[in-house]
Amino acid sequence: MDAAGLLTAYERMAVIRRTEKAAHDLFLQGLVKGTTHLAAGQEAVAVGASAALRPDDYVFATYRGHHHALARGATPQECLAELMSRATGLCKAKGGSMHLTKAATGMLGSYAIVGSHLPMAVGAAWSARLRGTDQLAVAFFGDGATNIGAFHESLNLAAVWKLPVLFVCENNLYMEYTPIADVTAVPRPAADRAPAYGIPGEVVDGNDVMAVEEAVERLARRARGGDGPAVLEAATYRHFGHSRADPAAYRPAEEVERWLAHDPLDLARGRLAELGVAEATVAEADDRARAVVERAVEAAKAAPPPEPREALADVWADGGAAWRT
Ligand SMILES: Cc1ncc(C[n+]2csc(CCOP(=O)(O)OP(=O)(O)O)c2C)c(N)n1
Ligand SMILES: [Mg+2]
Repeated sequence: MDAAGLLTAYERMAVIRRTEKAAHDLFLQGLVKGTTHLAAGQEAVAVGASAALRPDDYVFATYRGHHHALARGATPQECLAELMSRATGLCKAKGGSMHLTKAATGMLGSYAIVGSHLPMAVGAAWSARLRGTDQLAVAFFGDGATNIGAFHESLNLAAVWKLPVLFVCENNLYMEYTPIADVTAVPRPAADRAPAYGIPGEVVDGNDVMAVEEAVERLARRARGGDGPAVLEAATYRHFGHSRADPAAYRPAEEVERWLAHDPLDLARGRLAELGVAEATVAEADDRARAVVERAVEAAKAAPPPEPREALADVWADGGAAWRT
């Protein structure tokens, strides 16, 4: 990633950070219903990976998926309108925070059942193989998913069939309120399991957007070339609690401080300075990010709710059996 690429990545991360903050504020204003799981602090995983992917690749995410939808082409306006149940929302108000999906750009969904989308990513990779394309499927998941059976079943089948799929674990140290280290037999919950399936397992600094891009690019090339799947464990940290209901009081203050000092945006800003990018240029990127998200908030607030007669539209393909043949 050169200086120009890093500046673009920085701006994308700034847009995500501001969108997450806006989601938080809109929730407190009573404009977002249900719950929401913010990914502030984990932006570099989504942005670094998407910088290494092709537009026709497939991405699957969890309920903590705003950053992946945004990195994969959804606009802040579409996402915030979806959170606010507006007709202009990404899924026309039928998905909400936990189900952001944009199939047109390969964002094949956010899934609330922990681990459930890993087999789907394997299926998407298998479909690419059957169709003779060299598309890649990427599943992003939390550390908690690594103790779910579907994680192990997915790694095994992907390895047996040497499928072009990457398993990217966002290890933010907690599954809800439980430290992952308290309930896992190995120190690296994702990477340490990969050798059991004969596939590479790597750990990367998930707050370093350049390091994530480099690792995903390399593992993607390998998978597209027919050498099969890999596991990438990205070490990262969420700035907010697990969900809106969680003040995250269980996290030691020293740990929070250490991770806040290792913020992905700060890291990128430091790298940009090292690469000779002027502070004013970075400030302009920040200004653009602020303007985009401010406009998105206003547009989402002004958008109408969905029409009741739309309730049953887009909820089922067409009921036909054409897909079987
Ligand atoms: C199969 C299943 N079990 C339990 C839950 C309840 N649950 C929701 S989020 C979560 C924690 C998952 O933690 P992790 O995978 O580390 O992801 P993170 O929230 O940290 O991004 C749990 C247990 C669920 N959604 N699905
Ligand atoms: Mg976690």
